[in-house]
Amino acid sequence: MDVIVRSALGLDRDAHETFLADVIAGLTDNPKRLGAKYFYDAAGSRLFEEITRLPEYYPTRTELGILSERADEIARLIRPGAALVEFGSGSTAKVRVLLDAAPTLAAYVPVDISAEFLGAEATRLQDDYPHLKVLPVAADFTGLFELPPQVRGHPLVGFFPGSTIGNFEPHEADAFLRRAARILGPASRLIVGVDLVKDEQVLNAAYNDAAGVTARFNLNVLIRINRELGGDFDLDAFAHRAFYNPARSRIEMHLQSLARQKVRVARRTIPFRAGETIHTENSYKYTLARFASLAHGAGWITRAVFTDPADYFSVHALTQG
Ligand code: SAH
Ligand code: AVI
Repeated sequence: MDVIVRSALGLDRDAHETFLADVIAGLTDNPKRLGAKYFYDAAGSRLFEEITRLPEYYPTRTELGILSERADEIARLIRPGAALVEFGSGSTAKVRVLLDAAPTLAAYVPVDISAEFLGAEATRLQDDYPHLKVLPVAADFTGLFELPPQVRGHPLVGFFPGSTIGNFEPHEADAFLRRAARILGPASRLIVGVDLVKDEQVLNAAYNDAAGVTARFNLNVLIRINRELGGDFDLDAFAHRAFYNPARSRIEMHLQSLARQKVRVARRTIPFRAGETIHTENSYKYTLARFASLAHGAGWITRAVFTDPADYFSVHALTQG
């Protein structure tokens, strides 16, 4: 399977330089921070797939339930011959529900930063849907990127499941929604999965699973820095911390230094105080009204909103016109 590489991040040297610059900027900032997109090398993508199967991690199975239950209604929003563009496609498990419900789809464009995982998943999907044009694009969706030329002339539908939109700051989510409108063009549609505000215990458990998979996912960014940027992080000297911040309606993930220590990264020395944290991810939780207002502010019209009986998760069908 050929993966089209878009934007600097797909090119090995530029990707390396960008990763290095972002890591140094983040680790020399106060408080220290790293971008959540850096979790996803091939190992990070596999760990995320493990997370989706955890009993505590309700978002994946809840969203899959909504998609399966409402597949026909969602499919009616997809015009015949359309191309479906998925942002952050991961394992492509969810899109299969839409592909089965909308057999007139002509093409599927999975877009993901995790290029190796993307190639393997796209090949698997192509084998299972031989009549569909599967056109994977390795790109960073926090910037503009071009779609493959084969989708020109097709009506376009965006698909952004998983509440990956919650990993953006609200102003970044606004920018993403505007960028998606530009990439998909006028008269396009966008189906977005959004995790909802709920009982704090449920939220905290989802990001502190008993098996420790989320901790391994969080620590994977340090493994990447050690391997790709010549770092010497001692993984036993950092601990996974995740908690709901009600004032900001978000789960925060951090890596906490268990001692006062110095870490070398790309020939620089980064000092840590005992207890100091690196902020590695936010996962914003929305109310239906708050997400609708974000989408409308970015120029989208809500056509339908689907939720599960417990109101844990929501799927929003948006249109441009
Ligand atoms: N859509 C899947 C996977 C969600 S995990 C699901 O709903 O289960 C988030 C996915 O987005 C991962 O596959 C990750 O590699 C990808 N991703 C994260 N940040 C990205 C970025 N900036 N650009 C492109 N893909 C990104
Ligand atoms: C991909 N994203 C929506 C996940 C989330 O829930 O914010 C990433 C994740 N982080 C920890 N567990 C899962």
